[in-house]
Amino acid sequence: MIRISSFSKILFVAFLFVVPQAARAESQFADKRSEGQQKAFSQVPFTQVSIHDRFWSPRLENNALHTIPVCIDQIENQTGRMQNFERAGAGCGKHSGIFFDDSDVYKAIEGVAYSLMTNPDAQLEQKMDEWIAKIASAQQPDGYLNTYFTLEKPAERWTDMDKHEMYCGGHMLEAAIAYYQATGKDTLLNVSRRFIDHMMLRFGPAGEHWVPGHEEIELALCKLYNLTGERRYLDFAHWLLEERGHGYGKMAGRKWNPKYYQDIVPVRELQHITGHAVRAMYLFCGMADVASNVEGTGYMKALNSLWYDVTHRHMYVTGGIGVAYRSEGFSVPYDLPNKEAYCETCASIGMVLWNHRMNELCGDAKYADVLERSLYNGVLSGINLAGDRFFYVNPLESDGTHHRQEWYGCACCPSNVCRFIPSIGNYIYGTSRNALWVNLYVGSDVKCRVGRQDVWLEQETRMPWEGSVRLTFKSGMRGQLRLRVPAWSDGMTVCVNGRDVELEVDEHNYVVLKRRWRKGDVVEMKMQQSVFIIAADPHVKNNVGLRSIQRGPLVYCAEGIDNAAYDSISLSSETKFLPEEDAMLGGIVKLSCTEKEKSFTLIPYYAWDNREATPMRVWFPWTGGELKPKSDGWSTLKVEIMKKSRWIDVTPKSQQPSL
Ligand code: FUB
Ligand code: ZN
Repeated sequence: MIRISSFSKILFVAFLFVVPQAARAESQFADKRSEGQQKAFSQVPFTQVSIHDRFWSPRLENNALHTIPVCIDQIENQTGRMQNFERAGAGCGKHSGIFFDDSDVYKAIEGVAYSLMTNPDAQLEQKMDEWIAKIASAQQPDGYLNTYFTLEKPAERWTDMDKHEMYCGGHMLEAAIAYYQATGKDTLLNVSRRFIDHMMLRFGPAGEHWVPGHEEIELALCKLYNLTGERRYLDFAHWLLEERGHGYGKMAGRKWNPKYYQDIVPVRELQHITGHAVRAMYLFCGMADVASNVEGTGYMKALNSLWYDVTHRHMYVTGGIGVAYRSEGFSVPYDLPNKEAYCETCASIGMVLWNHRMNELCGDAKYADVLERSLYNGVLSGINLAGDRFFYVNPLESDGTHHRQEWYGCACCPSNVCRFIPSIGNYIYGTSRNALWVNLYVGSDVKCRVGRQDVWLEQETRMPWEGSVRLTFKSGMRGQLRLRVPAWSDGMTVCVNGRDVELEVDEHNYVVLKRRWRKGDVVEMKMQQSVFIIAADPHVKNNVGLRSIQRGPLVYCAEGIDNAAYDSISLSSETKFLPEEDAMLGGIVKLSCTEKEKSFTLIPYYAWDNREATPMRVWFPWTGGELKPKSDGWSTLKVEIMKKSRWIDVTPKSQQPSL
């Protein structure tokens, strides 16, 4: 039970509700029939969510103003990505760049599609239409579409499972669906479906074997199934997943490494994470999607074991994963060095995508907690505040020589950020038969259907700086309002229409408010944002004797530029933390800290390397002392060994899945 009290601060953010353009695009397809694991809720798609948020709106704007233009410039002018399509369409010329560069074009189109919902732009839409025409012209008569093979090795198509033909096809499909949903235009969708038909003619139970070396197509096929209701797409995704673990993997001229490609055992038998991090995340997304539509896959058991393994043994406090530079992947459990951390931005995006699906399936806030951790730390650090510089690698410590770049030879991260940031609307709300779920606290309006009712809810918040949220019903609703209780919330108060109400929190950490909601009803909640001192699992040898700091969903770091005595920063039970609003770095709550006579400043990790180049660290020497929780408002010092953030392995043995 939770204590209800009146709300101390009521926030107001002006907004303009944008009527989703894409609702019109969805009706021509049949209804799908789901037979798999019942979802706790289904996401409300970005087309039905209008964002107006002090933290996120500037990021969406920067994505439109800077990130998308950077991607367009790189794709059209600085690299030959668009020219590859032109040449493949003309049937002559050489391919330039890496063999999977087509995927960056598709990810940029997907990003534009999401962005058009909040930042309509006729010129940009026209440019995308032109790109799509060029892509369509590169499609071969048999439906095949990959500029590298068409221009360089037409006779060697489908001979090397590492060569990303299905990966690129998957990204094309995701872009096509997003663009169709955002604009109602189906040219790219039809091109993608022809390419999928081409694949399905060649591969499948009655055709050749194929193990996609880089997963992606599986989740994209499930999106296509969800859009069209055509079961064959789902079946193909399922078949591709089932191809793994039987020794079918092969490459041209090199030895296939099943560990790296998550191809050691059939996927339902996976228990421990291995190999390339981004591939693993996309694989798990595909497994979750298929499990939610097909009965008896056995995937949920595997996904639960994998989730436990990843989050308790292989995840950084920033929600980043994949420590190893060489493999871009996982190491042995608890091998989590800070300076040498790889933590590819795409892998953190993958964590968001996977944990979102797990939450949809299980309705358990622990998945949204990890999603939020990766989102606000691992993903956001991948882009600078202006939106025009990117990190590929996100270490937790730097000597001042690691900096964001405008682009990379392998540009998977910039293009992934370009599509991910504006898709944030997908992760906020969910609906089930009789409930509206609020999973992330982001200022927004949602218009959706709960059961047979049209529901409109407005959310106002100052997250991630303050844990206060105000929800206003703009329409009536009969049913539950389910509000996620974040793991970092150190006490929560809620009131409805200014009055205390008896509340329940379910076993998965959602507050359940049941009543007949009327237009104008207001729910106000306040989540206490304490400063947590975090100790790592003692197995993490790199963090022995160190502590890190978190407030709300944000992990904090120290940068040399703010701290003359950077090298001597340490923490103890005597350290005082004062959260203070500061206009620097786009507006943040910094932590002004005092430790004996020393003082130092911590900033959110995502904001580092946005000023002059200086060193940075997330973990600090701990000089000890008895740790006594205090409760004095903003300067609360609460000691946690990550048990609230569920990062360290403190789960009682009885609750751990057997591995
Ligand atoms: O191989 C395609 C992408 O490039 C991967 O997801 C990233 O890790 C990078 O290797
Ligand atoms: Zn990447």
